[in-house]
Amino acid sequence: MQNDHNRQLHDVIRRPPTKLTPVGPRGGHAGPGSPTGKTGQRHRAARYDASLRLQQEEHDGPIRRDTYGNGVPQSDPAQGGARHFHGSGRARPSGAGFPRFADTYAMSRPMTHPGAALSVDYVQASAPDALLAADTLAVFGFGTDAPHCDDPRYLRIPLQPYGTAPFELWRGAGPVDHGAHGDAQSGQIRWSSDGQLTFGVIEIDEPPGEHPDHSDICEAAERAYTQLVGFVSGSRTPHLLRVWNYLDAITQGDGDAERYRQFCVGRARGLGRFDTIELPAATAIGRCDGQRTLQVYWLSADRGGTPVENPRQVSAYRYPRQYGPQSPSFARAMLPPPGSRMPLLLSGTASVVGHASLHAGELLGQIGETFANFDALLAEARRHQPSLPAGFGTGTRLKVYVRDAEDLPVVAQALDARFGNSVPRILLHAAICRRELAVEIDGVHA
Ligand code: 3EB
Repeated sequence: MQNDHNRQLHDVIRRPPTKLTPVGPRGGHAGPGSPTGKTGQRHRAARYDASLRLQQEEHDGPIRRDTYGNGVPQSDPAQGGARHFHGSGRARPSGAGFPRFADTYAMSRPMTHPGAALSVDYVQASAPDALLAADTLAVFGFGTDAPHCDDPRYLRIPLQPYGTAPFELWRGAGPVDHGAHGDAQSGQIRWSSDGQLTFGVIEIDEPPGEHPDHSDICEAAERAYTQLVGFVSGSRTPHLLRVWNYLDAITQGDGDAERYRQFCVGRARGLGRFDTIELPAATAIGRCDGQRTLQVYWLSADRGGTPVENPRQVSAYRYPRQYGPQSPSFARAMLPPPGSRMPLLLSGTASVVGHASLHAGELLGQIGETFANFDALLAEARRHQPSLPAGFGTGTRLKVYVRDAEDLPVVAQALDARFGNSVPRILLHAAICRRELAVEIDGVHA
């Protein structure tokens, strides 16, 4: 076993020197935890040091492995060099027996302090306002007809739902604070937090660019993630658990100029260089509305979760070069921080085995393979948390993204046959980041 197996840095491809200019003013923000400017400054300094170091390094290509048995990557806190989202100033130890900064923090709180809690539900309502209770972290409205609402906790996602369009409702452990941070030019973040969990969202209009159609998704992604990391790492909830990315025309452009691949480059640049164990679970999905606005929303926590990889799949951050110049920055799933009342957070999952897409042109084959992937992922997660149900059921919530609108009724029927009414789900018309993939599913599971 190679030495680097225990510690994997998520490599960022080299960036031109001109990109080192900080993007806009970013003082201390009034977000959750109201970090001082000082804290933010330290994180930014680290970011640019890392970028400068990368200038001198060749991108040494994908890490090749002869199997795709990806365990949870282990982190050795004795080795430095990576950046981290959390404020402890060292890598988050993943092995049992390590005194975790987060645990120390938890012990210093009053015994009555409740741990993090999150419920995710799909609910019918006439307007989002009806769902904005004191403990509401976020409300999502789907489709181009979704109502508008100025509350920072409400987000419109212009993916067209199939059938009735419920709202997605996230509730936390208690009353939330919410607000907006930053200016429109560098990208405004809207957020809400109950102290243990923070919801945040940033929407960035793509600037003019060359590839592939005069709209620069790479730059938009870098800006979004630069803002995201600055905000999250300076907050009291510095552990990024889960991120959703919605971008228009995701497979437009050829080869490395394809928009998804360019998004991956910008995302990694914005994230900077850090240990793969810090990667959140994620979804990256294509919008079909022609609006060149990148939407990124996330969930972060006061304590770190445990990333879970899928034994049937190569970790996305180790995908070989053929899928683009920058491997995608995400974990297959995230187990919530220990002691919290939260579901397992499932990344976007499709008919990918190893790193290859299977069943091109076969919708039902792709659906079956996707659920085989989930079965393996749940089994892996249950090694850490045996109380987790082995199969999807009433504690599961799924979002099902379907590329071709005419496939929607077929997918709906396949899910009816598989689950009946036992698994709440929303079907959305949305493009998948590989052209041959017809369906992708994400969700939460408890
Ligand atoms: C895959 O398995 C499908 O780039 O954030 C799924 C989830 C996918 C997240 C991302 C991409 C992402 O590679 C694609």
